[in-house]
Amino acid sequence: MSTAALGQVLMARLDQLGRISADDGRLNRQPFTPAHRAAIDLVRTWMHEAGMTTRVDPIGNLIGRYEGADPSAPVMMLGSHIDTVVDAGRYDGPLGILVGVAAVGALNEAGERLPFPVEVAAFCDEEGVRFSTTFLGSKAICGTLDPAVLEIRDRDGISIAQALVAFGGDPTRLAEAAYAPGSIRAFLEVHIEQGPVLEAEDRAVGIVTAIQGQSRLAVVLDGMAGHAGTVPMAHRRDALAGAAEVILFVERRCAATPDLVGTVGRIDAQPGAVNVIPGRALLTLDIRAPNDGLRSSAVEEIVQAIRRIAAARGLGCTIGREHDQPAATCAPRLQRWLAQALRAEGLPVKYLSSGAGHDTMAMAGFCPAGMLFVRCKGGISHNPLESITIDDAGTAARVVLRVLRDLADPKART
Ligand code: HGY
Ligand code: MN
Ligand code: MN
Repeated sequence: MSTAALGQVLMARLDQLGRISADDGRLNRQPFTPAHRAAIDLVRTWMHEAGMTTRVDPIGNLIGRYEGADPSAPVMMLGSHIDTVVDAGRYDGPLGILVGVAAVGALNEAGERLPFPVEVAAFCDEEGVRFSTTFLGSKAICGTLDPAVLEIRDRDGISIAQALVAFGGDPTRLAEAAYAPGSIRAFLEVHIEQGPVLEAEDRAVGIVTAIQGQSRLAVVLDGMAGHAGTVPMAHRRDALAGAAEVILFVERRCAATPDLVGTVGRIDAQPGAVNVIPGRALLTLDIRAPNDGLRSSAVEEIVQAIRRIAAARGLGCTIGREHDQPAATCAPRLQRWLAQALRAEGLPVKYLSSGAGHDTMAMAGFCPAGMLFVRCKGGISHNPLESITIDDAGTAARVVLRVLRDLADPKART
């Protein structure tokens, strides 16, 4: 199948999957929801067409398997996440899943059986939007998911465990989702770059060298709700005004340090009435850096500043540390395999690091893991304007197919 044909099928499927959402008019697909279930059902049909068997594990990962000549051989795993942010683009996550399905489909169409099984994982939750913890699916596969996270609740007070049971999963059988050490030969994730580098250098794809670490915190500031017309300014304990000072501190502190980024992505002012002084403000923090020391010292400084701002304003303050993921290095062997495949496909070899987090970070602690980035227009992501080209999608599938066939070659350097 030509690159363009591979790309056409891929893009049509990405469009179709991109229409499965909890909301009208925007893409919002959270874990353990009817939209998640509908997305699994759709991707499953494509996996079956590609000659794969499929299963959904106890944490809600969909896993397709293309049997190998030796079913007991360690698995070559492909894949990415099936969940999305709110008002998302349609490529962040699904591209990696469907490129994997397309590569296996090409093998199946050619009647090729590799010496090892190939699996494609559609991880249940990577964005961590619903439950503010991430990598639920990939961590379960690695056996590193802390059962305590199952008690984390969403904004409606539903815990992960409750959502999982309602979804048909089983929080008591997480251990069954875990793979045995050594049973995954390597994990390769194809993902849009979500940044401007490949486009600026006119490269369709690039090899990821490292993924920066990330910290997520939940801050609650408690002041005193009151009448917007009668409470003099000097007597107020306005939680939202305090949050505003925190947001500007985060922006200034991160802007002043190269490679450090900080984001307050969500804020809730309560009770949220036009004529009531906000008695409570809830805000989320996302702090990232390629260097873990740089990130953790920034987090500590920001935590101290939040406490200082709250004290000066007579606000109560609680800070929850929701997520901490160290920076990850992509396995040299994956980088080597990808470079060899790019050269064989007549493509320039380009290396770059990742500012965004990915399931590869969780997998990297369990097996050799790596990523292939695909150019995206303007580097735009986490936005419905996210876009890639048919050719680039096809090129990514071609490269993955080449890696799989290279690995099947007994002379392959593993
Ligand atoms: O937030 C991230 O970096 C990823 O998109 N989950
Ligand atoms: Mn992603
Ligand atoms: Mn994302």
